[in-house]
Amino acid sequence: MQKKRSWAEPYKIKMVEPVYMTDLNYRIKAIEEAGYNTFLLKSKDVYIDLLTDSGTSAMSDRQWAGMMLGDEAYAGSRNFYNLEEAIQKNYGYKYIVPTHQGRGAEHLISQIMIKKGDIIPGNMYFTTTRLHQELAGGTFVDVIVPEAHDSESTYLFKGDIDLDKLEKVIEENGADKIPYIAMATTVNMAGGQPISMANLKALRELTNKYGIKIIHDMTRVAENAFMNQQHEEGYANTPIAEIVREICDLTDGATMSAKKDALVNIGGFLALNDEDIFDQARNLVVIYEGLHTYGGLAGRDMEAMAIGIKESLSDDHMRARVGQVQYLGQKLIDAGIPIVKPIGTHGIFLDAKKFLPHVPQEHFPAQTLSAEIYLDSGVRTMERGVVSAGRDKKTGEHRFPKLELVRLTIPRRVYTQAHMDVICESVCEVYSNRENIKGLEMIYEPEYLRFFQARFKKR
Ligand code: P70
Repeated sequence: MQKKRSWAEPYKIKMVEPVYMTDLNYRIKAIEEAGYNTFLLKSKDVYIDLLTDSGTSAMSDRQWAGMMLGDEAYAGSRNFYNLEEAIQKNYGYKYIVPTHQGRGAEHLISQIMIKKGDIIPGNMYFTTTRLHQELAGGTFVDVIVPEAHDSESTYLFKGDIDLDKLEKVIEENGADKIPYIAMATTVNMAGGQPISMANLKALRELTNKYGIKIIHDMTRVAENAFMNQQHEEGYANTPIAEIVREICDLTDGATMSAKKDALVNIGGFLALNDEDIFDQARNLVVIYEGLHTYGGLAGRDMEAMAIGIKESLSDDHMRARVGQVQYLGQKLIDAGIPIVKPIGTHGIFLDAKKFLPHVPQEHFPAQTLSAEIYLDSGVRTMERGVVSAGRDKKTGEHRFPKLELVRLTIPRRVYTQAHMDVICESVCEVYSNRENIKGLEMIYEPEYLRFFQARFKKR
């Protein structure tokens, strides 16, 4: 029998950027000055940066070459038309409005489609998405399957929607109170978990029955398609590009942060099939982002995005991208570290409640753990727990999510397998000292998206 062969990156490295290791005393000072919030660290003080996979990927030589072809005309840049064509061809949406990044598109769609008192059901909240829905007067209702809230459940498609729960929400509120279903491919806050094609098809049927639209957060759609290909019956021999197209065809429009899947450092768009909504978006974008043929981007950014979209749909690229994440995840599992299972596609999520069971959730265990990992090795991670969840809109109390996680997010095409080994060693070191770790106290809390700028001190 032939042995299983290893995968490797489908590229070689042409340019490098030095990173520097600091010593413990330096890091003690740096994290204290940052108020124990990794968002407030300076990048020069970070050794391996796993804060996010957003805008941190390495562009290809083709993308850099595309940057040199930037047409920086104020109106009608040829790069806009290249981007429009790439989106129409690869994702199938008819109309596009470029935005500076994902939340720009979320802002537009929320302002256009949501009225005061509306309900927006979705497969788990995302921070910026929910805030834009709330600012437009809506209320987000989580209808993800219950497995998604359980870090131990090995259900393969934790991004699935609980269709019975959704139907109940529709019946109770009335379809006219629901402007759309917010459906994300992969679900970031659940640990980068995919939705199955079977569930999405059933969702389409249900929403058709009630005449409700599906707006797709397609930020990591190619990663979702990779998981469909690997694990869903009937998709093993379907190219990722085809699965992506099938997903998009089941929806009515999309918001995209191109800083993830699409391999660019900045950019996003709103894509639509409905001409009337598109008309409104094309008009609104000029207030907040820029003219509808650049939406806050330079021509060169749109060119890099058009090329990145095509690259993101390559099966070889995705096998290496998700393969690297799975390599790190398996190493951590083998070392007995509590992480969200199954391993997701864009990062590893440590279960901070299990990692630090002696730190109560009101002492911010994930925030604490993220700071401790930085202290140990200079590896920067991100809190995805009670700090990220924020406060309840009505009561003003902390929202205590079931998942209290630290995300080790892997940028695309940036780090090597040796980096993954070093990261694993650091997490293991912190795990072996976990009993000595105490929680944090919040000493500064901004009103919106507090996780970005909140400050803490040691208890
Ligand atoms: C991350 C980034 C961005 C994002 C996303 C999904 C599923 C929309 C957006 C917004 C950046 C981030 C954003 C908020 C809090 C922490 C980090 N996710 N939908 O690191 O897109 O950032 O381009 O406006 O993941 O996960 P954009």
